[in-house]
Amino acid sequence: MKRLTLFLILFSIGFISFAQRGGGATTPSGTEQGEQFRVPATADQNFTADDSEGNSWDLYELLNDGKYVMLDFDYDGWPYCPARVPDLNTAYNTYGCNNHDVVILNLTPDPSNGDASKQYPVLINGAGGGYNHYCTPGVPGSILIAPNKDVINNNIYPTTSEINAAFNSAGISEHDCSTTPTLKAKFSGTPVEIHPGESVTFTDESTQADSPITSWHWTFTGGQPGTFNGQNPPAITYANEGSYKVKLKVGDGSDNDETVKQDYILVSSYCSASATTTDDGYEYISKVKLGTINKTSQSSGYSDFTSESTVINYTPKTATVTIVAAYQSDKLHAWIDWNKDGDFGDANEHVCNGKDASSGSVTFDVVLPTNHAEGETRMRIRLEDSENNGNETPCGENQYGEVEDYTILFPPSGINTLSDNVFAIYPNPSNGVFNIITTSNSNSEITISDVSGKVVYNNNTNLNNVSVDLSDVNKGIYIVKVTNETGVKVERVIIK
Ligand SMILES: [Ca+2]
Ligand SMILES: [Ca+2]
Repeated sequence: MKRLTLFLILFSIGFISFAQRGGGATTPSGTEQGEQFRVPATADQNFTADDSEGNSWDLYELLNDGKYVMLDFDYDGWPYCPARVPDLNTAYNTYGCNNHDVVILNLTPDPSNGDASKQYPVLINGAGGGYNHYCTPGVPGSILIAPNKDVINNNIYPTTSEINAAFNSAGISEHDCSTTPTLKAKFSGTPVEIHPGESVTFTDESTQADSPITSWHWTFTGGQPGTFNGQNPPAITYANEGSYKVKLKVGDGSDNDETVKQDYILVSSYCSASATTTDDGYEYISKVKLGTINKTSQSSGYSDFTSESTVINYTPKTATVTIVAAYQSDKLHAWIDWNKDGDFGDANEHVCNGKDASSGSVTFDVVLPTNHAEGETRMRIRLEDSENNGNETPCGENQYGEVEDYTILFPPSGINTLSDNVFAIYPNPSNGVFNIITTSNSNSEITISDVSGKVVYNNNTNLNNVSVDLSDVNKGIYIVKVTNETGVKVERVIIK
């Protein structure tokens, strides 16, 4: 169903293009004045994709290397796309065959593209989401992205004259394909996603011009050591969570070149997770309510909402997650890293296990388990379409849906002592028969509920020692609440 919808959208895009462009027979420059483009103003989303020859391309890596990137979009079967191939080949050859200022990439939604007439790289399979995210309303069409990620032209109809005009106004120089690039600072790091305290190994990949490179100056923001002079730096250790830039400046005695990779090293306690489709037309998490968390949001694949937090204690709190454009096979998951070891794989941590989300709303209860850590921890919520490249784990990608992270605060020690009133439970754990001892002389109400909030015992008493028999209830954690004129206190009781 979704594929059909996508096809219809793409077909419609092509048809609109045809209509707007007078059949594609003339250069359409200026005919779309006032048209609502959905191309983002900046390259706000990376993509990594293979071309039809098996080479890998990474948008941000190209931009971080100081390249302009022209993304050209076409749709096989639409006759005005092949007609533009000669002009794009001319541009590819005129501007240095992707070895100089600008890299020309063709993006297609088709899984295979056997058009051998294209000399420039053809990124297949929708270019890892790049096609849908950056595509112009009219196809064929191209956009030009500057190294600072600004989309400086969102509508180039790919004729030689329009491409030249766009490249000239950006200051992109013509280059002979036969000349090799001059001195160029380049490097890579591995791995680029680590946990706090781990290290990254960096490799110099700079290319020299007519004379050998004689100087290398590295800057590792957030790393230890923070700088290094020389070709081969030691392993760089990152202590704290965050995303960090890396800079390399090289020189050959007469010229220098510098490359900065922004947000290149990602240091996180938790595995990365996201959905690949970020279009608001498909299902996404629009609202999460839990305690003091009340967060509305759009679709974004992954959102770090860890600045949003709530206290979870032994009294169950109900989370409500709202989903826009819910699909019949949508499932909701939530995890809380109760023991704060940086993963979501321990007992009780999968707090919502694939609940049906097709109605657009899911609720689940959260209650503090035994043996929790202190301080604060992470909650991860994932919406997945279980029948279309779903993912029921807390790590990695799913296609349709979204992942959002929040912060859970553990109650400060003593939060249960809301008054001087104290009571004790023994034995605890028990087989269901236990005693509640209070030190109060006044009347007390004793309420016992399960973690879902269902009351299983209620008693008003002025006794200091109450014997309770819950041997016929299910095994598990129950919440004992004692209320009297001096206040309220809550404790857990475990029935084995
Ligand atoms: Ca969202
Ligand atoms: Ca854990």
